[in-house]
Amino acid sequence: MSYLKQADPELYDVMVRETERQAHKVVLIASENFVSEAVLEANGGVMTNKYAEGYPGKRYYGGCEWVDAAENLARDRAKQLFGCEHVNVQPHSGSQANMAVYFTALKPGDKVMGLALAHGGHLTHGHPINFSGFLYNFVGYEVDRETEVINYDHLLDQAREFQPRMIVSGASAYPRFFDFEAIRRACDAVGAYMMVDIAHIAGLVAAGLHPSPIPFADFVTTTTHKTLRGPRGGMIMCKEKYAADLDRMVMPGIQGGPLMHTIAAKAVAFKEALTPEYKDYQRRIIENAKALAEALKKLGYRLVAGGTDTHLMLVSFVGQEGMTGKKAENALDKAGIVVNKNTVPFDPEKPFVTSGIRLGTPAVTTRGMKPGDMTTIAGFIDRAIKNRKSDEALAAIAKEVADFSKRFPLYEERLKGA
Ligand code: DSN
Repeated sequence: MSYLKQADPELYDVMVRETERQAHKVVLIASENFVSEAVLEANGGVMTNKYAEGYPGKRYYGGCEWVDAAENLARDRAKQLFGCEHVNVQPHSGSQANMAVYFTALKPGDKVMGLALAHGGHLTHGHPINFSGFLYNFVGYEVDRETEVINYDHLLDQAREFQPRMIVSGASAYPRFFDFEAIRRACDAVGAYMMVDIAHIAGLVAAGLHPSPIPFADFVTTTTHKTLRGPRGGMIMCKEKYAADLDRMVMPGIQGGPLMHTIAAKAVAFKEALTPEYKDYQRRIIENAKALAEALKKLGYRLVAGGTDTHLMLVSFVGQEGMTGKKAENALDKAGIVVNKNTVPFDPEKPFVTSGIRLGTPAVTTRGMKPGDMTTIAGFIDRAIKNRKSDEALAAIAKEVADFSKRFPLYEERLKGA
C-alpha cells in the first residue's frame, strides 16, 4: 500500500514517471547514480523529524540518543573507509562542504588557486559568479593545451608567482588521475593549505582505485551521491588539528539542524562501501568507462586528454562545423540517453552551448551493464548524433534504448503495480 498514492495521487504520479524515466533511459551523467533500496529507506525514514543541532553527545536538543547513534555510525564508517583523522558528515551539499573549509582556513580576500571551471573545475573552486569567487582572490590553473592534462611543473611555477594561501584541486570534468603528491609539493613550496574536492572520484578513492589525497591534504571534501553511491549530501575530512575549528564552522558557522535522515542514509552507504562487492563495483565502473571511451574512439570521436583513467570522459566536437554539446545533449535525450553538455578545455563556445559532452559510467554500472554493453551504447550515441535532425530516427533509437534498458532492471518493486 502506498501512503503517497492515497494522500497525493498527483505527486505520486510524478514520482512514478521519474522512476520510469530512470529505469527506461540510459543515464550517462557522470555525477549521478542509483542508490540501493536500503539507502532510500533510511533517507525516507523518521529521522527527518528530528532537530539535532550540535554533534553526537553535545546537542542543543533533547531526544538525540538515536540520531547520535546514526551519526556515530556514519562518522566511524567514513573514517574506516577513507582512513582520515577526522570527518564531519553534516554538510548538506558539496558546495556547503567547500564553503565550510574556506571559512575555516581563509579570510576574505585571501589568494587561492583552483582548477578553472572551463578546464574541468567546479563553480565553488573560485568561479566569479560563485561565493568562492566573490569572497576570495582566486586564480584558475589550466590544463596544458597539447596534452589536456594538468602540468604540475606549471602549477608549481604559478603557485610560486601567485603565492596562494590555499590550492584547491579536484574536478567535475577531468578524466585523468590527479597527482596529489605533486600538488602537496606545490603547497609546501609556498606555505599553502591543500584542499582536495573528491566529489566525483570518492567511490574510486574509497575502493583504492584512484590515488588517495588523504595522506597529503589538509582538507578533503566530497559529495556522497556520485561514484560513492550514497544519498545526496556532503562530507568533509581533515587532519585532527583542524577538527574543532571545522566542526564549529559547519555548525553553527554556516548550517543549522543537520539532515539526520540523510546522515542515516550516509551511514548505510558507507557500510555498503566497506564490502568487497563495492570494490568490485568501482573496478567495473572504470572498466566500463574505458570500454565506452575505446568504442567511441573507434567510431571516430575525439576524447579530451585521449581517454580516461576514471569514471568519466569528455567528447569534444571542436572543429566539427555546426556541432555543439547542446545539440548532442538534445539529440541524445530524444534517443533515451541522458548526458550533459560540457565545456572542453579552450572551448570556443559559451557555457550554455559548449563544444562537448561529459559521459560517465557509475549509473549504468550500478544497473549491471558490462563492457560489451558499452559498445552497444556507443553505437546508440553515434547513431543519435548522426541522425540528430530527424525526430523520427531519434524516436526509433529511443525505443531500442528502452528495450535494451529493460534488460537491466532498476527499482522494479517500486514500479510493480504503480
Ligand atoms: N553538478 C555536479 C556535476 O554534475 O559534476 C558538480 O557539482
